[in-house]
Amino acid sequence: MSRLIVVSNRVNLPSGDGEQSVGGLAMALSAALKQYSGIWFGWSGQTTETFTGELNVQTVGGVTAATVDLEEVDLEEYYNGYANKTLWPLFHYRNDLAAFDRAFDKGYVRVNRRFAETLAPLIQPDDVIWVHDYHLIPLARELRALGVTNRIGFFLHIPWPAHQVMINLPRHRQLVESMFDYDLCGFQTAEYQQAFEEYVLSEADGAVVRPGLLKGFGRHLEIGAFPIGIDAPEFAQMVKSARARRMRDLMAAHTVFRNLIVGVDRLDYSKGLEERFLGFEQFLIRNPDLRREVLMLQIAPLSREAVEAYQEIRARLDSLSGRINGEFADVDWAPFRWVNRNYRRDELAGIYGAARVGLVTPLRDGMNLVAKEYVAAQDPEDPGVLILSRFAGAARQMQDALLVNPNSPEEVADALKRALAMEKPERIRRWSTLFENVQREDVAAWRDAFVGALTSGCLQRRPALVS
Ligand code: GDG
Repeated sequence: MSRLIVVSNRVNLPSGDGEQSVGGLAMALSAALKQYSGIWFGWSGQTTETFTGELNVQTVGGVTAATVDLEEVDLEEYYNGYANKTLWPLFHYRNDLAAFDRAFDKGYVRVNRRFAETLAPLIQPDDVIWVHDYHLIPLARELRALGVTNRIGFFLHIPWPAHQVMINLPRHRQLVESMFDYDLCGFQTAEYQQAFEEYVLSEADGAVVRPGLLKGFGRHLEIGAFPIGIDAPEFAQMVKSARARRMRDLMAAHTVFRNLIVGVDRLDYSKGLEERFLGFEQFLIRNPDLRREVLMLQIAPLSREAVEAYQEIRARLDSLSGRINGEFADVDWAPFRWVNRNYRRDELAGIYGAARVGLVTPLRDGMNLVAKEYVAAQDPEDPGVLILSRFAGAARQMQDALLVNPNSPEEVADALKRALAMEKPERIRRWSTLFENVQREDVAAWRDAFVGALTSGCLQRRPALVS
């Protein structure tokens, strides 16, 4: 293999000093690219009046990035529109929030074409191309139309929804059919892979030829489950860093005789923050004797602020957090801290390390890397307890967490009580299994499994089947 070309909507180069942009995908890709010579291609984050396709190339920390500016209307229709107002809510089972607008659809196709036209001239014959996430589902179709015959893989970082949910999307068949221009499509879990199979079986005259090889739309596609992980060695170093230690000490000093419960999420309705706050409120209502023994800290840096649903959820959370503190706080104590700042990763490692409970309760999540970071940051001799939503992809690998239904405040409250009362031997036993998995199935294992399957895939690009 000569080079790996990674394509994602945004390119976030590593800064190498623990200060990195927020988002699981950015974390995972910068870690993956450190290992391969190649290019990371995507949108610069800047807009211009007219699209020029001019490339900006720079190399930072061993990773070469090639970025392109988009037009304002692209941002509206493709990024804020089809990606974040249509696909994101729908794939997270929030049909009620999904906007279906043909202008978004057109913008999505246009930007995928623009990406393809800008990228195609950079591609050399032996390059392997790895496309990421829901923003770029039809990219392979556009590249193929330009004559690109290289192997192209796609990885979906978010859930693949159930068939009955998927068919709410206008033109769903066209979107899924475009996936058959990839050589390999990867999902976070076997459940999402299965949901994809079910769609193809019912909507595209499909069949499972053998495990991992699907027929549909008269063509073949390799598929697989590749659960993403964190950069475990990097995280282990960060946990030991001076900044992480300082932060851990600071948090410990603020919670003397109290247990810290921590949540860290991008501010997003899929993360179940409202339900989590209600769960914590339930805990306080039902356990008056424990109230003064806890502090809940929720860190939630703002994201996608241009999308109305994100402004609305923020307003609701502001009011809910105010209500909880108003109801329970005393002159010398308040149970809840709600912070919308973005912290450095090494500081986050320190905060996780100081927390007796990691509360990770998304309503739906492709994987959820915070759960894994929390585990990686614990003191092996006195680890905290992870409470994890059953509906996070991570739940499949992390069965030793306390698994909860995030929609039930009572269940969350019960899990908090149980976590806080858990004796050290049980905490160590549960944590050891979780930690072992976080170490083993880390981002390097994910990357190698996907790239391995893409490069050595026994399936050569096949001509359309003759029916
Ligand atoms: C998508 C999928 C999938 C959070 N706050 C701060 C901060 N973060 C970092 C966390 C973590 C990342 O952002 C969030 O990753 P998640 O996986 O939890 O969630 P998404 O951003 O929704 O990611 C998800 C992931 O892609 C990878 O495939 O797991 O299911 O939705 O790394 O630590 N980082 C910094 N400051 C913060 O305040 N520096």
